[in-house]
Amino acid sequence: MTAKLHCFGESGNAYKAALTLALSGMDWEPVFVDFFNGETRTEEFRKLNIMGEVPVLVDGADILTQSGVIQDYVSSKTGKLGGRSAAERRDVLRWVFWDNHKLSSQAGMTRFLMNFLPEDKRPAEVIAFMQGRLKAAFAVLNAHLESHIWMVGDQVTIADIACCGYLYYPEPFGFDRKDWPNIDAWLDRIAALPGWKHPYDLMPGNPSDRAPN
Ligand SMILES: N[C@@H](CCC(=O)N[C@@H](CS)C(=O)NCC(=O)O)C(=O)O
Repeated sequence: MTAKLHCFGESGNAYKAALTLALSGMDWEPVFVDFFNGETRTEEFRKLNIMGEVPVLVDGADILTQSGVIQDYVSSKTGKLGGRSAAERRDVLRWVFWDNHKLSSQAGMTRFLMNFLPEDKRPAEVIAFMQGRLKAAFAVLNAHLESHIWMVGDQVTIADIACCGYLYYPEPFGFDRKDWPNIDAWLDRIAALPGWKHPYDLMPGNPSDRAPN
């Protein structure tokens, strides 16, 4: 049965789940969630995920939420992208948790504030604070990738897919690939994997859908 990923293109958290599905070879299709018109706040959506967030993966009777949990589920089910040993698997989870807390949550919020809020509502001080925190996270990632081809072990895992979740988007949020050469080269390695797609090509929904005519 085809698994259904409830998602939208602008969501880097959903992208992590979508790219994991795409690279694992699992049979899946996206279901568009109209976040910008409030769908995640509706009662109907809360029945699917009480947290009111995408991504949500529905695979038969299984309903999974939280990108890291979905990644872990897909990796366990397909036997792919999870690391070669129990020790590697723990290290994979270590980086997924780090990403969810220190990288993607801040990147997602900063990008939202800078691009998707109306211009007169963008809080300059908050954005500057978030960018400082993000810069520290980019420095950690860049330093790790100085001596690692992949985040863990010698092959791509869900740790790579978690950490890159927001880094291919074109909207500005204080990340310029040129400033971080190890991250830059690693993003190219991920993008060269068979089955890789840009978030706006993998999931429905794109800022141009909301552009004034
Ligand atoms: N920790 C969650 C974060 C999910 C999340 O923040 N999703 C956002 C989109 S990127 C969302 O659906 N927000 C809905 C809302 O705030 O109403 C994960 O990794 O799945």
